[in-house]
Amino acid sequence: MAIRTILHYPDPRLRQKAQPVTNVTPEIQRLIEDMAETMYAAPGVGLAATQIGEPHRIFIVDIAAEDEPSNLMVFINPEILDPSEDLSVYSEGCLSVPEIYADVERPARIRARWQDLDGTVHEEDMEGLMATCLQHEMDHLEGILFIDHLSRLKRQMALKKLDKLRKAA
Ligand code: GNR
Ligand code: NI
Repeated sequence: MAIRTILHYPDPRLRQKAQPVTNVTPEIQRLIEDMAETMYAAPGVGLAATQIGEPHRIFIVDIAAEDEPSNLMVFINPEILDPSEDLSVYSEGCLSVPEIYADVERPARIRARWQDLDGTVHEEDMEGLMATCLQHEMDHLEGILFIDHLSRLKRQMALKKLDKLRKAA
């Protein structure tokens, strides 16, 4: 396993649309192992393959609290179905836009369908942080970042702060 470099905004590879996985080859299995190691090292609660420059429709999520055993979930060829009309707001961050946090409004509940490493298809209703995370990761597979959901003013403020943080580094 290896820790891979996480791409940062404005890397154009973050804007690539990810392609469906047709076959969970040993190469894809290794990619997922690298993604897990990279996510836990960061640390983050989710990571999309796009964020390490691998445009495959794969993301991983682990929202277990620090005092809970880890619970890695692997989502291959994920789909989001039946987003709820009601929205919820969450202060989001992204490993590809480091140190920037901003409120994002998204459907509060979704139904997710995905394949796991064995090719088994799962379908589950999600809410709370899990629903937010899944939508955030799904966006990465479409080349969308959470800052794209902000008003122009809030996005400009976030990007200015990012610029400042980089100049200070
Ligand atoms: O670590 C992460 N935390 C987070 C917090 C609120 C909403 C979404 C996230 S995902 C993020 C990791 C990441 O960038 N995944 O793409
Ligand atoms: Ni992200």
